[in-house]
Amino acid sequence: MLKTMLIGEWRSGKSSLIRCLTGLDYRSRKVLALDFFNGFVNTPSEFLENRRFYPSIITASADCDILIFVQAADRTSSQLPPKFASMFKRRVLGVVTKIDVPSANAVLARRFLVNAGVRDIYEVSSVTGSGIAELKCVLCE
Ligand SMILES: Nc1nc2c(ncn2[C@@H]2O[C@H](COP(=O)(O)OP(=O)(O)O)[C@@H](O)[C@H]2O)c(=O)[nH]1
Ligand SMILES: [Mg+2]
Repeated sequence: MLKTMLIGEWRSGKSSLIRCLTGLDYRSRKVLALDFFNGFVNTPSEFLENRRFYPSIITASADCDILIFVQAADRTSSQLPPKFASMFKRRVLGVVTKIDVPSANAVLARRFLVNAGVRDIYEVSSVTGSGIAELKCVLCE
C-alpha cells in the first residue's frame, strides 16, 4: 500500500477514513503533531487551518507516496487554499467524505477540491462504506 498522507480540516473525516481503509481501530492523538499509523500519516487539522504549519506538511509529504485532501460533503466552505496541490511534489487525490449525510453536496465539495488543484477525486462514506473499496484499490496500486 502506498504511504498516504491525509490533509483536511477539523472533523472532515480523516481519522474515520483511516479506520475504514485499514480496518483497524485508529484513534488520533490529540496533539499538534504528525501521527503515523499503519502506512498512513495523519496531519492535525491545525496544519491546514494555520499557514504557519505549511512548511511542516510540505516537509513531511516528501516521505509519502501520495497525498489525500479530505473535504466533507456537508460543509459549505473549505479551508483548502487555491492551487494548494501545486505546493507538493507528490500525487494528490481528493476525497469527498460524508456523502451519506442528507445535507451532503458532493458537487460543491468537488468544486472546493478542484479549486485546490486536485483532479483525481473520489467520493466516500465512512459510515456506509460506499466508495471505500475503490479508494483502497488506488492506494494499493
Ligand atoms: N455521516 C458520516 N459521518 C462521518 C463520516 N466520516 C466521519 N464522520 C463523522 O464526523 C466526525 C469527525 O470525523 P473524524 O474522522 O474524527 O474527523 P477528523 O477530525 O478529520 O479526523 C465524527 O463524528 C465521525 O463519526 C462519514 O462518511 N459519514
Ligand atoms: Mg482525526
